[in-house]
Amino acid sequence: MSKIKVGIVMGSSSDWPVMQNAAQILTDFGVPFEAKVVSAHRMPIDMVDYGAQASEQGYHAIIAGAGGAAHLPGMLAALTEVPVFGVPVPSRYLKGEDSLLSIVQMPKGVPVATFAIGEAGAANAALHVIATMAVHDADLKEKLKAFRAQQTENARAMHLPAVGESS
Ligand code: RP5
Repeated sequence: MSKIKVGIVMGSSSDWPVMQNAAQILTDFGVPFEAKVVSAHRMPIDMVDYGAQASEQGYHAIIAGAGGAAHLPGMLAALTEVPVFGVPVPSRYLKGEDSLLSIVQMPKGVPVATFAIGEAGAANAALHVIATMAVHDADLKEKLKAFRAQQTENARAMHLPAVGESS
């Protein structure tokens, strides 16, 4: 079991179907995490407490997902030196483009590493946390190499149906 501890936070339980993709990757790699709802606009005091205590709580990284005018990742990044990995959650009307721009367009000085909208972004945020930690963790690096090798094998084994054949 890795010594790394990761926080996964999101603005609503409605974000979980997307954010659980980050949790799944961390689970697969044996990286401990704690996932919870910390809403920037419905629980602002809790959000400040979470960010202010993130370092002393032992978090090595925070994966933060939110949708709409997504303030959570940027505000957490402003509250802690723990690196924040932002996941834009798809929104109902603007399909997450609002979430993406809210998270990615941080003014200079307080970065949020921002990923793709939706499930791929959540999974990639976790993979990027793992890649960052693997620089100093040989066991994690081997797991990451194996994961990549399996992906390569899966792609090589892909079959395209003949024209007219159902896939
Ligand atoms: C944001 O508002 C959340 O991150 C969520 O993506 C969005 C909608 O939340 P619900 O109304 O579904 O709780 O704070």
